[in-house]
Amino acid sequence: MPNNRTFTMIKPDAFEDGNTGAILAAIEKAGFKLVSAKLTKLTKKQAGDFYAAHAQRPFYEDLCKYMSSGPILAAILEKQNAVEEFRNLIGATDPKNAAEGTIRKRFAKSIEANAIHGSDSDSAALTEGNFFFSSLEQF
Ligand code: IDP
Ligand code: MG
Repeated sequence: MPNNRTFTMIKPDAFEDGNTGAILAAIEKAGFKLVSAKLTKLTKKQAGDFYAAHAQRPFYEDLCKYMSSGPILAAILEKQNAVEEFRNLIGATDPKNAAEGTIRKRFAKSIEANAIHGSDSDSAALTEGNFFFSSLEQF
């Protein structure tokens, strides 16, 4: 995937709260185009595989439970400098530290239930997009 793509998930808390539409609107308003999108639900094992890089962190077990607790909206997004621009749009991991107007400031409940995921590098964007979508599903 070139560096004009990133991967996101609208997490279970934001989906459950009915914020999926508002979050997608903010994403499109910021100039991102949808390349792929899927409403799905991870098993705990799949959540563990997705977040394998965090396996040694103290919050890993809780994170896997939370990320498999309900439906998520997974998507690949396109924009110039997508990874960095999208991290700016979503804001800091902990909503207490997220800048005004960011998606996490607006919609996150806590450092764990923080509404949305954004890839942290081009290589993560590629791996994470391919975790959810076949090449035929990537427009
Ligand atoms: P990021 O999503 O902003 O890139 P990461 O450090 O990659 O943050 O952590 C992945 C996810 O794990 C976070 O989005 C959040 O849901 C959860 N998480 C991160 N740090 C903590 C913590 O200290 N306590 C509980 N959950 C956390
Ligand atoms: Mg991360």
